[in-house]
Amino acid sequence: MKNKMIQSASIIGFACSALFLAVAGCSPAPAIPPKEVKIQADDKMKFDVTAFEVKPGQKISITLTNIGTTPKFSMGHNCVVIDRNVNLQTFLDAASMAAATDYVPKDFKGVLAHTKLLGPNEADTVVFDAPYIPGEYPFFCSFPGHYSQGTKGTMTVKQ
Ligand SMILES: [Cu+2]
Repeated sequence: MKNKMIQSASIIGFACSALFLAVAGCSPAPAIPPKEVKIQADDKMKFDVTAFEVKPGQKISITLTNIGTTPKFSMGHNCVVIDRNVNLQTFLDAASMAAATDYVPKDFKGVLAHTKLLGPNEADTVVFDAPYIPGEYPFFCSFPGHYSQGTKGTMTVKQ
């Protein structure tokens, strides 16, 4: 019994040092814990979080909750993150015609992540990797008119 415990302790020790070597020796970036961002959207077309910062390549989880009470067809909210070189107006124009796909135009190049379109009391989480290029990336609701009303924010990628 005692022997067995010593044996498993050394196995754990070995596994830990192997993991340490993998992280320190082979991986280009040290393991950083995922960034968790929780955003609420309401009937006033505002996000309660309008800015957050991530490290290049860091895993991000964005959870959007619609805390409004107005039905989804007239006040749905989503959270879309786009690449910083995407022309915002071009995207919004395409989004306004994409009701069938939650106002996220299908196959649009430069969409980094997006949640589902949410009605009252609904929530959705999207997990993705931050870009490696530092800079400011817009996130917003692509429901027609909501961006201009202020349902938007900035994700900053910073070393
Ligand atoms: Cu919205």
